[in-house]
Amino acid sequence: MLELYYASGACSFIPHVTLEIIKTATGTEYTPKPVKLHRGEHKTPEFLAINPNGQVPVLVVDGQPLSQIVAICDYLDRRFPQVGLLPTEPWARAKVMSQFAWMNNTVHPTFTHVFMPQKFADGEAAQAELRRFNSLQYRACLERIQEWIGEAKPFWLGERVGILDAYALTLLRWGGFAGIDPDSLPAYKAFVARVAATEPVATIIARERIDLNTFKKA
Ligand SMILES: N[C@@H](CCC(=O)N[C@@H](CS)C(=O)NCC(=O)O)C(=O)O
Repeated sequence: MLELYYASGACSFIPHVTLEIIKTATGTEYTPKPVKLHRGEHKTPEFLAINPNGQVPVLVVDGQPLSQIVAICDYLDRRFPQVGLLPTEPWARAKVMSQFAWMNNTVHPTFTHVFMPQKFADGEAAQAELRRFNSLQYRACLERIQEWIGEAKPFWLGERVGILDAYALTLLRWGGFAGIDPDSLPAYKAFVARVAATEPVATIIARERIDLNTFKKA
């Protein structure tokens, strides 16, 4: 049995889309379990028993919890090799994992400094500076992703939408919260529109009830 604890619009979107791709390809059902971060549901004793980090996503496999997006997606790829989520040839796989790891360990925490600066410093002035500085860093990260997208044919790994497409979508969407207008990254924006139009991604966007464009003009 597969269950996914997710929060609307959060990084759990990536394994959420991955599970939907697996469902479409193999018929394997999963149970989406919504967690309301704004209500602090991730800090309850029940949730902390599943993930002591107090974060989504958590994949629960036959009652056993697994956290961390990279580990979850790697597990799902190995469990459902017929879906072809990640390359099997060692060098091709390592190159994709390198991009995946960078999104997860660099781009994603850079955004966290913008969105939740209170996790990294006390005091309004320090937090405002964290927001300002990391918004600039975040934009540079998105520009690098836009360069990589130049090689998409038409998706990250070719014909079918997959894990890194879902991550790229999420990161551009978060850009709006960092004051980054998606119109200023036109190739990236067009790519995300293509990704969002695919069936598994559209299904999860609808379930999570999220808007792709979070940018508000001043
Ligand atoms: N490295 C973790 C990051 C998880 C993470 O940052 N989750 C965020 C949502 S995008 C969260 O649950 N934040 C709530 C909190 O930290 O209080 C992963 O790959 O799963």
